[in-house]
Amino acid sequence: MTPYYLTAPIYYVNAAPHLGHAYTTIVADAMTRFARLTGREAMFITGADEHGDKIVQAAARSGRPVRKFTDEMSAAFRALWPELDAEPARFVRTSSPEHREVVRAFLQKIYETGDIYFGEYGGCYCYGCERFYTEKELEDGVCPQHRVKPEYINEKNYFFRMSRYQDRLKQHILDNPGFIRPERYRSEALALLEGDILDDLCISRPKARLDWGIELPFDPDYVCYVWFDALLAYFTALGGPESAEFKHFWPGEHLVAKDILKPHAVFWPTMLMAAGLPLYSRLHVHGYWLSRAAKMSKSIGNVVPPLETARSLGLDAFRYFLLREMRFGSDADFSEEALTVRYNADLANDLGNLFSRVLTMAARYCSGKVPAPGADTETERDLKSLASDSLADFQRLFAGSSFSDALEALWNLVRALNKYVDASAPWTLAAAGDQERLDTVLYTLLECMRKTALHLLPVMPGKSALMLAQLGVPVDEKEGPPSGALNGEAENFGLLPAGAPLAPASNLFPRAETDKSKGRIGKGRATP
Ligand code: ME8
Repeated sequence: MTPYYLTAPIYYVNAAPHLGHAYTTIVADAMTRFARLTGREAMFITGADEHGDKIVQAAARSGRPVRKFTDEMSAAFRALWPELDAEPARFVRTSSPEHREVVRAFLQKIYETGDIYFGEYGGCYCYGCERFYTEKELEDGVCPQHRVKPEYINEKNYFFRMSRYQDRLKQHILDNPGFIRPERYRSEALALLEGDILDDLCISRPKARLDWGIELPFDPDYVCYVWFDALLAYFTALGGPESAEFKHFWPGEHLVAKDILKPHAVFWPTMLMAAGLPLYSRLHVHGYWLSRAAKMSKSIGNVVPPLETARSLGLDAFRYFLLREMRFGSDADFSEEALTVRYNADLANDLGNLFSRVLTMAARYCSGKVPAPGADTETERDLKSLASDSLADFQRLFAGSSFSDALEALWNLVRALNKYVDASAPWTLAAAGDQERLDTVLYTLLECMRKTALHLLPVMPGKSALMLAQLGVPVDEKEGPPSGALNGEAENFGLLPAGAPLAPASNLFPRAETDKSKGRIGKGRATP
């Protein structure tokens, strides 16, 4: 199986991370865990984008020297990921010596092939985006992301002959429908390449104006433009394009939101073409988390702090909510109320109740051990067929980044299991002394719950491991779940070993109540 290398963006460290950054990193983590569970060697990376005007301006506002400022801010980003159970294999800082070497070698290579020239350019620059905008891209004269009027800059600089690769890139996107996903962003990328000739990319800044950056190897009076530098962090994480690790893992996949579609869909592939390197295999693009109907952003000041929010109902519930609530590619609204409603409906009611009911019955009727099942009836056969479909759908949809639909498919099974409990009424079987039928029903439930927990591992690593431990099949704490653990799970039943010790029922997801008077959410009474 091909190894899996995924990148989350390397975030600007001009302000503290918010829920938008947490979302992308958690999605990258979930995709990586999922890839491992399907048998692939997998890792994802992220990092800190530390150069450029925007960082210098933020450092100046904070009154700290830029080096100290970026040290502190990068550390805050880096420290957040383990708190969210996200496990990047590398964290690249663009101010690191390793990264500087990768960028300088890349620049030198392209310079030598003749794709870099010196010239003069004037254009509208948005410092928030750290890029020039064409008139066509502006909305009512302002940057569509930051809603500010870009500044006109005219300077002598170095340029990358991006226009030279326009047709080749367009053809590549046309020939490879999976290159940029979902489809709407592929169309957007194609639209950027339609019609007018692409401007060449200004890739330097005169040191006289900005000296916080990587010096060009062929002109000490200039530093590298922040985007040209930042994209190469995806190579630094692998030790640069000459390394064995690079040869092993590249081409990789990228995950971003739509704000940075152009640098990833146009700048980066043309840079790779110029360097004679293989293009990435896929760009996954998601929409925005909105707060009070606007894009959550540092400049608007409507950001949601990720850690406090994650802690309100538990980290796993937070991760579940993010993946379930946002349809990948579209925007989604964040509100504490939506989080509570989703938590109560899906986790406390559907999933938590199922676990507590079934484990209570297993303790009562099967001495707290997984029973050996008897013969299936039509009801079990129907349920297994539904389970097979749900799990296969989950795997297919998750692999295609349709996380919300994947979870919905899995919940078809969770809801069917709850109905099966009601319909097969184990308590009446127990009253009638029909132990064989009781064992079959409880085994079927426990086996399907095991499958559900296994499929939820990428989304809710903590609670899923707890669920598996409760079912007598704990995940190895050090090694994690075995690679490829999901393979065959949609088709094969009966993998839960009879006799495995079951844990007593616990309240996995206590019901949450909205305390409107305090404006906070918290855990309330246990689910009945
Ligand atoms: O663009 N909703 O960094 P950045 C969803 N340094 N995702 C959001 C979001 C929101 N409201 N706000 C931010 C940069 N994000 C560059 C990247 S990569 C070589 C260089 C997430 O700090 C989303 O992933 O502005 C978005 O693409 C990214 O943060 C932008 O982070």
